[in-house]
Amino acid sequence: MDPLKQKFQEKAQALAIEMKAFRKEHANVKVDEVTLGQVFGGMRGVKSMIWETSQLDPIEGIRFRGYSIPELKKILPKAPNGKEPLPEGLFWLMLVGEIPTEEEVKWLSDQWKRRSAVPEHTFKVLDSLPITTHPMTQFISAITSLQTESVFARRYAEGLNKSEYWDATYEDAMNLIASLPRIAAYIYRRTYHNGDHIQPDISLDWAANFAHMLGVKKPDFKSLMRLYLTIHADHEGGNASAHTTHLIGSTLSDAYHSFAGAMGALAGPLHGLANQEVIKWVFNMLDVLGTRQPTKEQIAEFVNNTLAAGKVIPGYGHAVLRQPDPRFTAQKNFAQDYIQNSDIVEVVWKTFEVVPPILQSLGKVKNPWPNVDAHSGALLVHYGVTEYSYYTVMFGVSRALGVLAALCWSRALGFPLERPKSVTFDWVKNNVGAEAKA
Ligand code: CMX
Repeated sequence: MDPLKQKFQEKAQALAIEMKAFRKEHANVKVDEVTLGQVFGGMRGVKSMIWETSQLDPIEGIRFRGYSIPELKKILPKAPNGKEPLPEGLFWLMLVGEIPTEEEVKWLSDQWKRRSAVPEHTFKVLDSLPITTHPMTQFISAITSLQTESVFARRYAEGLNKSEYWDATYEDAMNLIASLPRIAAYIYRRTYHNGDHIQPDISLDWAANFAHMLGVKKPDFKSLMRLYLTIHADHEGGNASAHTTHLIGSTLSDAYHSFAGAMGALAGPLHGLANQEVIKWVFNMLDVLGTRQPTKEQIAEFVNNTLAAGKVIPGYGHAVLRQPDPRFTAQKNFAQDYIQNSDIVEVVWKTFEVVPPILQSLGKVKNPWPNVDAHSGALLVHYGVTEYSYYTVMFGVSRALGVLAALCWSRALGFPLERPKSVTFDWVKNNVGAEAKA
């Protein structure tokens, strides 16, 4: 058994025993009360899922296994002479709860290289799609086509013992993560660079190889990809892409189906697609204003016009966060460290000063601050990746790390089929209304 799998098995067995006993003892203890506002309001804040890999605090933001992004930037292993954490290290941390050594991260990098072969039929599926197909649709199609490789599906069909679900899920998670950069880069090159594909460079780490296959030559772009693929990886379990993975996985659908579904959720403009919407909105603003260097007053007018047209300001607001997103701050710090004189970065920073007071003045927006998507596009545009319809695919490559690590845990801990209760409005009127009158 490989060393990561071995470590995971030890941790998972111990936690499964502890959790089972705890559940038995406390099964009837109330965790929370659910209001009608939450039932109608997208279940905000309802505590209803166990998710081990990360936890989100409304003020402090995300912590991966207890570590904040600034802490991870310091302690996760880095590439030689690099300043940004390697996503391999974050995956290791999320999966087994320990900061890996340099050697462990190197081992994981090598594993993902070995597992990264993409079957020919996946490229054929991609090539069969019209070139105008949205990159997220291409990504989802490619992931679905890869399901032919599922170890879980094959072993389940052969009669897999439930005590081994986690083992087959681990194999699928590792293989799927390993193949994503190649698939994602293939989509980029076929869609925007006439199918002029770039072969993988096996001397590079997972994120740097992705940067290489995209065809962006500037060395700092590799650093950006390491940071980008680390900070987008996980945001606890309730966000739409994570929850979708969890829900689909709970039917014992394999990692490929679960992750393809998650990418459908990520492709919505209120979730991951917001990263393309931000830059589309910024480009549109610059076009309308006829300048690359708008004043704050001009930006404010454009923001007000967007709101008056019944649209949201993309990249702002969050269902949980109530402060600027530390993932936004991490990207702002990256820009400050690596980038001088970028008009597009300046526009994003000025927008950050303009938007929050306007959203606050509406009196209904619970979080007027920027989220992760407000900054990512400006960095990509700076390095020449201007095709914003592609951005959510990059988010998706990263999101695989968190949701697939969590899927391994779900199978190891034996979590059941997810099946909450729905009610009709008549039921609400007869029950909740009656209770209020009484
Ligand atoms: N611009 C304008 N209005 C906004 C807003 C924004 N950025 N954020 C929230 N609002 C509005 C909501 O649309 C809602 O209006 P109605 O009552 O008229 O329907 C009201 O303020 C209250 O919403 P909320 O409770 O503050 O926010 P929600 O938890 O319902 O929604 C989110 C959260 C992210 C969907 C919302 O803030 C939004 O639409 N933001 C813009 C899209 C975006 O950036 N999404 C990316 C989120 C991060 C990610 O998942 O990647």
